[in-house]
Amino acid sequence: MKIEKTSLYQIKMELRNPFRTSFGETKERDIVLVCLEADGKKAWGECVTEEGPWYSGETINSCIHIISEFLFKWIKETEINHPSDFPDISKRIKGNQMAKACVEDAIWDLYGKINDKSLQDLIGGKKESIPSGISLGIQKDVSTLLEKIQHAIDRNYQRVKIKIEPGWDVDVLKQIRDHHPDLLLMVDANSAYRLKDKDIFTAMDRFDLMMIEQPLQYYDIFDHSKLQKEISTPICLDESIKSADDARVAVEINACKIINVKPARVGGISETLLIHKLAEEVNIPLWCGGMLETGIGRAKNVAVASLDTFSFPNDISESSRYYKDYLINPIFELNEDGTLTVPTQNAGIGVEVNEKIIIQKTIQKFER
Ligand code: OSB
Ligand code: MG
Repeated sequence: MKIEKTSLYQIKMELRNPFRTSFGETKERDIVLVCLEADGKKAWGECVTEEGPWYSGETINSCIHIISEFLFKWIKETEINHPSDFPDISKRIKGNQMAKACVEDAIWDLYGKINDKSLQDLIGGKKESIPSGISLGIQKDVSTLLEKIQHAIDRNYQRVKIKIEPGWDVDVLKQIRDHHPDLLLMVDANSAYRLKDKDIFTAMDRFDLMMIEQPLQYYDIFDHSKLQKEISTPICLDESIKSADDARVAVEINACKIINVKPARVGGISETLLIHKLAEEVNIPLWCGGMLETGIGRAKNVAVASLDTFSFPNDISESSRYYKDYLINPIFELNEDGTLTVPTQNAGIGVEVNEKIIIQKTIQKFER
């Protein structure tokens, strides 16, 4: 296929509630969307980066730069036979995984739409629905967190993840366990600790957590392998895994027992499929993480989570969790068993994109 038109929208979306992690609080989000056109079809990709380099080194403006200056130009001058051509087209750019991923996502969506195939079919996902977990930010006090947990249980979310940071960890977990001894529970530190804090993690072993996500530095793999030796709770890596090679190294040195795959963090769906293949070979379980996506990124994540190596509840919640306004139709709603149905009724990401709302929320647009 030959891409005829490329557009980038920077939109502003207000969150229903602030979301706080160890690296900061988000109240509203600027989101970059990419739209590609060919053969009378329009396709979409969502960039998950935050405004500042808080989660990874990428920012809204770094992504706009990489996409508009390089990627749009390169994909327009190349005949693309299959979305898996994209890593080769973009390989001259080091890092900048989130910028690359949203362009690759849009190419998958476009390819699906032109060939009348769902993204799930294209990547070989099998599940009809995927288990949904919820990620709860750091709250002002434990009783507020307990209320949110109860609400999540009432909605039938299949597991609860809480964000932790120094001072909001072991004692909070103790109080959760006093109320909910059997809840499927895990924590995510977003790199807030160092190896010297290992006693905090040995103290967590008694809470029967499913896993501890990204306790140490975002660039580290080696210290995680040291920490994993000291604790029985599985470590799950998020920030540290930026490629399939990182995943291989982490598995080889036992730095984790589980991997949170965010397709955007590793540079796209093609790289995700390499991690999926590795996971099959070495038998390590995966699950799909989230970055407060709107419906566009969410739909892509749901298709990815339907791959059979994705075997834990995912950070893919119902559409109403984060935003009041919806960019897609139909929205994702939780089934009674705490799952989301993989949308396959339409080609590509499987849901319709509401351009009117996108235009209403646009603060900057770029076309090439
Ligand atoms: O570390 O998984 C994370 C949100 C923003 C940045 C990083 C993370 C998160 C979440 C929320 O945990 C997951 C979601 O529901 O989208
Ligand atoms: Mg995480």
